[in-house]
Amino acid sequence: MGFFKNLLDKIRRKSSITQSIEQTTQIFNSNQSKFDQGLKKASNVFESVINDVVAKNTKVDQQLLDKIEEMLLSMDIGTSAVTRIMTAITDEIKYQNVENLDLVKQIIIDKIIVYYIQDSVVDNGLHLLPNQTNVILMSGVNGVGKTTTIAKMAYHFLQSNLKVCLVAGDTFRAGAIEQLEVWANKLNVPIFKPKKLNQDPASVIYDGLNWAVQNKIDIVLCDTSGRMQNKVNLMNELKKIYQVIQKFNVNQPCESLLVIDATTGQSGIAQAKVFSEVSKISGIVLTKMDSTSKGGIILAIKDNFNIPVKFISFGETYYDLQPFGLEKYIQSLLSNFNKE
Ligand SMILES: Nc1nc2c(ncn2[C@@H]2O[C@H](COP(=O)(O)OP(=O)(O)OP(=O)(O)O)[C@@H](O)[C@H]2O)c(=O)[nH]1
Ligand SMILES: [Mg+2]
Repeated sequence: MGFFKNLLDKIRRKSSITQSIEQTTQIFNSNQSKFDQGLKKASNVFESVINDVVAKNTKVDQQLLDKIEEMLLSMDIGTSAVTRIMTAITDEIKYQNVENLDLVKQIIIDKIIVYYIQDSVVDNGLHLLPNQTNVILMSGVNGVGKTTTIAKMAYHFLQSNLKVCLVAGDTFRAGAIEQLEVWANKLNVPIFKPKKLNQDPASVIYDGLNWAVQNKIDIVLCDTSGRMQNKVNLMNELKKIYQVIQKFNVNQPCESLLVIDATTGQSGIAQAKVFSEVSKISGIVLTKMDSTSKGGIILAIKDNFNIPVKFISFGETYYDLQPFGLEKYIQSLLSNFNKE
């Protein structure tokens, strides 16, 4: 279908294929069918709300525009992005004097996509530095999927013959160290653990990094406790962890990844704001995308921060962690329209 081909061409032109993206794709196999399966709920809802809005109106008028706005807000896109997308939709409809409802559908989709890729260079690659032990720090609120994401990442690094170790920086929650240890045993990778519960996590991570360098580890994956963004002492603790890693090596962490549960919608955005104030967030891992019917959080993240979504997770197996690809994401989200 011409419309979709044009859309995909637009995305391809805007995406910058950098060295690091190629590196990530080599380590993490990017798979369209994982996106299709994982975004099934979101794409079904996306299709039905757009069709519904258009079907319930017989003409292109203000009432239709109001309904489109309501629909965008219901998709977790976020208010300021919705306002700007609505301006673009309204301008196009008025400028082109559009009366055909099918064309309205295409305009809605086109403006959403164009909004995402607006003058941006989408660099969602992992920035691993050569000839040194690379540190990846994971942070996020409770239960978002930090520890399981670490296990999934470790699996993929191992497939590329990289030497990996895990550092149990969650010294707070009972059972957290054991949980990471179960993964370490399954993956057969070393784990650096605190000597006692409640030990200062920054000191555990510092010791872990020393150990990793001595043992010529390529990638150190640091787990941290879940922390609510409004708990000042816990946020200060994360700041200290970040600073300790930088003190260890000024170029590290090579990645500081904030894990956000896609099902939490706009509260994920509030989290990102506070976390990026205490530790420079280099990328976002969006988990549990398989469990949400709202695909709009990607746009809300884009609208609020210039932090790339580097990984997206669609489930609990190793292969469910995928490097984020805008083209794959859009293709899956629009898969139902594409069949029309
Ligand atoms: N459906 C689905 N479940 C996921 C995904 N990622 C993680 N989970 C599940 O989410 C739950 C919490 O995962 P954890 O990795 O323990 O989360 P955490 O952020 O480390 O939690 P705390 O350490 O308690 O803060 C587990 O049951 C995971 O299996 C995903 O992409 N999809
Ligand atoms: Mg955990």
